[in-house]
Amino acid sequence: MTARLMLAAIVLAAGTAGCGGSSKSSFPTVGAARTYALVDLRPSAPAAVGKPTQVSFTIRKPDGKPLTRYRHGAGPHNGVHLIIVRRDLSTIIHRHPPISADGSIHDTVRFTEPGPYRVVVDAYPQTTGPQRNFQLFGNLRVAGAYVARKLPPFATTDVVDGYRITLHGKPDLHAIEASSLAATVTDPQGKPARFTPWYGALAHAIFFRAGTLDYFHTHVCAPGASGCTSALGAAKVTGSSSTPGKLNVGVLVPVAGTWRLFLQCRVNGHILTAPFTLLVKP
Ligand SMILES: [Cu+2]
Repeated sequence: MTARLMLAAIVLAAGTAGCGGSSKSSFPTVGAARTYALVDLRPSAPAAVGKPTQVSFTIRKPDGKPLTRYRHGAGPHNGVHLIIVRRDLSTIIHRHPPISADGSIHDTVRFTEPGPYRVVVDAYPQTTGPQRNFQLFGNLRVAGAYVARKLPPFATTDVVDGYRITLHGKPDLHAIEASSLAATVTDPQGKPARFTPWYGALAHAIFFRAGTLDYFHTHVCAPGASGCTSALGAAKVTGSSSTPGKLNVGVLVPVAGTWRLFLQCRVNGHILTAPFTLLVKP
């Protein structure tokens, strides 16, 4: 059994207790068993760059009916998280869209680049079992010529809209091993940025593996916040921030390889998305 298959087995046996992710293959390959499914994903035709695009879908339960009851409450682990990432990991859209009474989910997004996109729906159904969330996957296309951009090498600093996001220290990351990265964020004047909660967390760390698009997601919350921990099998990680401008970002990914971390936070009403390339060893 490869490490990856073993991990898939652990995840399936134990359920992902937190906001965790898994490889794109682990949920849909459960075989003949009846499972949750992503249905009616729209648009089915290529979307246009720069125009508002309505993305919609429904989650079908194992009994064939739409999933309508989702987890609510404080923290980031509830409802539906919609993540749309370009296949080359150059750009990402992350939303927590509202859920209609009939279970259908609609959101309006604006694509800035043509090409193929992977859709990750990270769902938190209101269930009582050990499994808190699961992921479903789909694909969307944005019209136009696609030229895959090569991932840049690891760099410690990203400047986004005048804000400077810096990772400190030299990351020593390993698969299925929780670790944390210290990050600082300063505003265009060079002062520590003040984070305000966005989608239930002070920051979101979304990880995608280059090529295979394996996925994981962790959060940064105020000290003592509940419902902020992400789990992958037995490994758990929680990020925290108690000082303006400082984040402790939890890192936990299922497989070694080159990963793209999209670090997102809200500062002064402004949503920042800072991508970093990370090397994860076995
Ligand atoms: Cu999140």
